[in-house]
Amino acid sequence: MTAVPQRCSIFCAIVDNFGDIGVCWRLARQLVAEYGVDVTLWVDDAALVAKFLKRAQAELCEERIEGVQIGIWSSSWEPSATESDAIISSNLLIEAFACALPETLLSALGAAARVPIWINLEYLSAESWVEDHHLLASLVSLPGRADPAQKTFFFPGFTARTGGLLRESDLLVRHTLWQREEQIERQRLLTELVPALNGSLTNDLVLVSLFTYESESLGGCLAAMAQDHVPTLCLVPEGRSLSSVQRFLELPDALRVGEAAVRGALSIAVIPFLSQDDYDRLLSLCDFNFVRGEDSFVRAQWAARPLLWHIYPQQEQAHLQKLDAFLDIQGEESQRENAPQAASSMALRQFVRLWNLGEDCQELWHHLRPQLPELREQAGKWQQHLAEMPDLAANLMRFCHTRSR
Ligand code: TRH
Repeated sequence: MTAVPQRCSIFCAIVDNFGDIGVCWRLARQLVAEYGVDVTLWVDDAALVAKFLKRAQAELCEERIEGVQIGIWSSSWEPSATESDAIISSNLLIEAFACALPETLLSALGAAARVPIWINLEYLSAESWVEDHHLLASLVSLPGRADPAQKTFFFPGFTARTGGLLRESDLLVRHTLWQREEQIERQRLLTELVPALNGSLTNDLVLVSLFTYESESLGGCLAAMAQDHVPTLCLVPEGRSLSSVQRFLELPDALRVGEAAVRGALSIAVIPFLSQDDYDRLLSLCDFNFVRGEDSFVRAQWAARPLLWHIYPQQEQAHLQKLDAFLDIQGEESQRENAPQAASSMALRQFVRLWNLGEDCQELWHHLRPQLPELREQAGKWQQHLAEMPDLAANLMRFCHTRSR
C-alpha cells in the first residue's frame, strides 16, 4: 500500500478569473476525499474564492468546506507561530503555478528541522518540453539553512511521462450515468437552470454551453446557429462571454440569469455560475462545449463531447503554440489508432484555430454542426485514451511515496 502524506498545504495566488482556484480547489478536495489527507488551501483573494464557492467571505475559514480548511495569505503576510508550525509540519507543500511563498514563511522553513516535500505545480501544456521538465528539481537556498532545500516541478500533461490530468475516481462513472439517460437528464437540467423555457426540449435540439473569454468570432457563430434548420439552445454562465453575446443580441438591457432571448433557430439563456460538480453535469449533457483556460478545458475532455478551447491569451501570441501542441497531440493519437484524421476532426481543428485568431467562424459552424455525432464519437475515444493514464493526484501521491522512502 502506498504511504500518502498526512498533511498538505497548498498555496494559491489568484491571478485572475477562476482557473487558479478551480485547479487548486479540485486537487484539495480530491486529496481529502480519496487519500484522507488533511489539506489546508491558502488563497490570497478571499472575495473571489467566496464567489467561486458561493459562501459568505466571513465564513470561508470558519469551518472546513468539503473537508478542506481554507486559510488567507498574501505576499506580505506574516504567519503566526501556529500557522508556520502547521505549514512546516505538513508532509507536502504545494506552491501552485509558481506563486512565490512569503519571505517569513521561507525563513520559518529555513529554521525547520525538516523541509516538507515541496512541489511547484505548473500550468498545463501539451508541448513536448513538458515531459523533460516534469519532476525536475531545483535547489533553493533558505535563510539560515546550510543545505539547500529541494523544490520539484510537477507538470500536468497529456502523456504518461507527465503528471497527468486531474480526474476524480468516480468522474467517468458520473458521466456514464448522466449520458445513459441523456434526454431525461437534459430535461431535468433545463428545468432547473432555465425554468423560463418550460422544459421545451425537442429531440433534435443542439445543446451548447458557452464559457469563453470575450470573442470576435462569437457573433458569426451565433448567427450561424440562428440560421440553422435545427434548433440550438446556448447556455451561457454569467461572466465574460456575456458581453460578446450581448453585442450579438443588440438588446437595450443585458440578459440576466434565468432570462432567455430567441433569434431564429437559436435560443440563448443565461445560467448561474455553477458548482464544479454541476458544471461537470452541464458539460456531460451538452452536444458541444465552448471552454477556456485550463480547468474547464480538461473537464470538457472528460465529458467526452466535442469542444472548442478558447485558450488563455498570452503576450506575442505565445498561446497559439500551446494550442497547436494540443491539437497535434490529439491528431497524433488518432493516427496511432490507424484512423486517418477524419474530415470532421480537421474541420473542428480549423474552427478552434480560427476562433482563437478572432476570425469569422460563421461558415465553419454551418459546416461543423451536422458532423457533431461523428465528433462525439472521436471525443469518446480521446477520453478513453486519457483515462488509460493515471490521474494527477495519483501521480502526485506516488511521487510523495518515492520521496518519503
Ligand atoms: O477562469 P479561467 O479563465 O481561468 C484561468 C485563469 O485566468 C488563470 O489565471 C489562467 O492562467 C488559466 O485560466 C489558464 O478558466 P478555467 O481554467 O477553465 O477555470 C474556470 C473554473 O471555473 C473551472 O474550475 C471550472 C469552474 N466553473 C464552475 O465551477 N462553474 C461554472 O459554472 C463554470 C462556467 C466554470
